[in-house]
Amino acid sequence: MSAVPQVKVSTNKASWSPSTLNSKFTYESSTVTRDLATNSFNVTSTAIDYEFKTDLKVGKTGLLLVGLGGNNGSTTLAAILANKHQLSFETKEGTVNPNYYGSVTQSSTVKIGVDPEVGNDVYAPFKSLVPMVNPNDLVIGGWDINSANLKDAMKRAKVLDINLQEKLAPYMEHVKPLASVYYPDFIALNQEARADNVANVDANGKVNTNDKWNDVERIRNDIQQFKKQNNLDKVIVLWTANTERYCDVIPGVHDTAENFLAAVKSNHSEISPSSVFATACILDNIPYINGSPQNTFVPGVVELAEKHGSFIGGDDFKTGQTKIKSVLAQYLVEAGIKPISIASYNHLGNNDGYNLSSPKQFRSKEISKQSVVDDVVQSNEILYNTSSGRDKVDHCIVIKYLPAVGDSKVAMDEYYSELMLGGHNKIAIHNTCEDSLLAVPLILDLAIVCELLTRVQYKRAGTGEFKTFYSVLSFLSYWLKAPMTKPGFDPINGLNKQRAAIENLIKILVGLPLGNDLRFEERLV
Ligand code: NAI
Ligand code: DG6
Repeated sequence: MSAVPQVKVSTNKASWSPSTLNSKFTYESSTVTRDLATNSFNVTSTAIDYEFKTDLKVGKTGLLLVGLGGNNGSTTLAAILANKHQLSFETKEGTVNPNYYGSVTQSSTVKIGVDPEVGNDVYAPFKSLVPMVNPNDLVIGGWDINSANLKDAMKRAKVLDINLQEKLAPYMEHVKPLASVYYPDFIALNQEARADNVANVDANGKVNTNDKWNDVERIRNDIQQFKKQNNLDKVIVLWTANTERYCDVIPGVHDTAENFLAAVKSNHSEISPSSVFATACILDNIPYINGSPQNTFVPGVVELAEKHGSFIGGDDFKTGQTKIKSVLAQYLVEAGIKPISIASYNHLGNNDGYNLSSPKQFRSKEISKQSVVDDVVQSNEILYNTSSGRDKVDHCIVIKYLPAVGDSKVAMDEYYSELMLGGHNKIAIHNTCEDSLLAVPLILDLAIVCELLTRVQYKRAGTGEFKTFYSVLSFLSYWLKAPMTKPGFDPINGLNKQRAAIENLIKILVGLPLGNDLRFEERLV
């Protein structure tokens, strides 16, 4: 028997061939206009028929990490090797077998229906519905401005138990990151000592920020070489390098694809390394995901991706404190309770925290962490309106570097809310977030779901050609603190809504009905 059950759906909505899964779906929604004169909403229901086509061949997939030698990068490789080679290890609590806890694709389940006898819910592994890359099969590589091999990087990260590190060492010591693009001005000055593996140096070894187009070409070449050497069908690139400062978005430089490319070619000082990586990937149709908060995807980069039909996704992994916030804020506001302030404190002692102790890099993170309650606030004008005197949540973000706690980031939050008739509710949370052990499963999910999205095409029923999704993959929002959207669209931050979107997409691909939790089996007589 296979370890992962196979889900076979008998439906007229989907049909399987050895290579393709075809399905039909009617997207039912409604459009709403508001008449302020009569204070009424006018709602019109809509229904559009779509056809979906999913390529069932997963193919051999590579994942290139920018920041491979960091805590997330080294732990990603370690996690895959530990699982692939089934490296069990000893801790003071006993033997630990490798797993992928924290990964939605690997360790969560989806309700696929009810049992025919009673009508109770039946769940299947998330990964059993459509073929997805097995993380154990991902070929990992990447770049780092630091030259440490991955065994030393893992040791420096102080994330994994020593017994596991010892078992992993022989697999990791020969892995060395590729030299990377380093523009010192974009990350904290305190990172300078780490930069001993820089590709953009002159004949004297001095960092050269005056040949940015060459940097783009070098990255393109690195990706092609990696693909060739490992005989890969496809590659995904993901930024998990240091948080950069925001670049100043300048009209004529960052506003259009054409201006942006010209600015790269003329070495404009406000072109960041992360945008250089994005450009290289977009030009070759390589999906590129940004796991950090900086504004890599300036309008010109988004337009470039649109022009090339290339996939991008970001920004900033949503791992611990912010993930809880995106559940709790949604819960409070949907319960009709009015959060009026949220105070969020962090202290952490890893290199990420060291970099974020610099004000400009902290600012990037602050913006990203702050945006996460915007959509719930906007969703409820009974609670948030100008006449009540409060149309927003006072929201403060503090991050402090405290070396002693290492990668075990401490997050403390206070949610202060108004209850009925002048009452108040205070929730205080103390949360130890083992940062990289929370982030790595997200990195894997982002790569796995992104790969799946590259294989899905759709069209309106009865019309011409199938096409791929829009370039900005906001289906990845679940894993991201400040989800990018198509220009003009508001992001969805609520975690449950984000999860519903990706789960429902997978359900329609296989012809399952969307989740509705009506439970008529029980509730109707
Ligand atoms: P880290 O500091 O341990 O690793 C970052 C690595 O990037 C370092 O090895 C550094 O040498 C390298 N680097 C810096 N600039 C580079 C460049 N231009 N090219 C290639 N490599 C470069 O940090 P960690 O903990 O691995 O986090 C990585 C990123 O992920 C940070 O930006 C962090 O803010 C972000 N992040 C982390 C989360 C977590 O829970 N661990 C959650 C959300 C975001
Ligand atoms: C301090 O906040 C460091 C950050 O890099 C976080 O560890 C990371 O952004 C995760 O944040 P959160 O809010 O999802 O726990």
